[in-house]
Amino acid sequence: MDSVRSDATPPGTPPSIQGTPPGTQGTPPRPGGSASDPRWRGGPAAAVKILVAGGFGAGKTTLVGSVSEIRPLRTEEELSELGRPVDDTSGVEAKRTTTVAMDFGRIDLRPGLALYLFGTPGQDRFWFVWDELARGALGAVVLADTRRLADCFPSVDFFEQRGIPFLVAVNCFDGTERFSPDEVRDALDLDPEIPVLLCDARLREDGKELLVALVEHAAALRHRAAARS
Ligand SMILES: Nc1nc2c(ncn2[C@@H]2O[C@H](COP(=O)(O)OP(=O)(O)OP(=O)(O)O)[C@@H](O)[C@H]2O)c(=O)[nH]1
Ligand SMILES: [Mg+2]
Repeated sequence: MDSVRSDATPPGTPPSIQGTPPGTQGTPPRPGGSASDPRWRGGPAAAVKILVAGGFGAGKTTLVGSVSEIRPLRTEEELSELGRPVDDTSGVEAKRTTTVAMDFGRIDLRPGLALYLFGTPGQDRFWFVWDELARGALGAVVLADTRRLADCFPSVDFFEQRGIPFLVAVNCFDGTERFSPDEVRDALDLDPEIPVLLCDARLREDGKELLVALVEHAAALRHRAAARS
């Protein structure tokens, strides 16, 4: 796949990714230059927390690993025989490990804007981690696998209920039937404003485009809410 595609343009004019998105934690200006200054030796001017969620085996760990510019932190454990009755591996039979706490990665989307990526565990028995991981998040990428689309319902519900901006990214596994973003939107009963994109979680450029789309979507929602108040 060449690139990530979206069928949803967020309503309004989304603030450019070149601007500092609202909701970011800025650090105060420092003497001697700014984050775009090559002499800058400080940390990033803004740090944003992003969640990568979705059902079991949707490709969360793969996505965090493919876009991260640091060596990603992983908490993978072997899928055990004991877990077989509860670990539904249909569609991802080759899967040997699962995330038991979280994935962590980082990418500078542009000078001065760092994204900290937190991949959630996919299995129901690790739900207790989600609230902690979601605290302070700007938004979330919900990965979906069309062979097991219903698996991403709990993630969609989770972010809807908490008012956390999210988009749905269909991870197009090799050899699977292709569906259009509109078909996926209908199947998930999503609001028209929620971006639905197609991606290959193994491709760094796809992952970056997802993150840009998410930051812009979150900024557009905040912009609209501010205009209303
Ligand atoms: N063909 C293909 N395989 C993929 C893709 N993304 C992930 N995989 C493979 O699918 C399996 C699942 O990927 P993971 O990234 O571990 O999935 P996960 O969502 O983190 O899984 P859990 O943490 O167990 O919920 C792995 O074997 C990956 O190599 C993809 O886009 N295409
Ligand atoms: Mg994982």
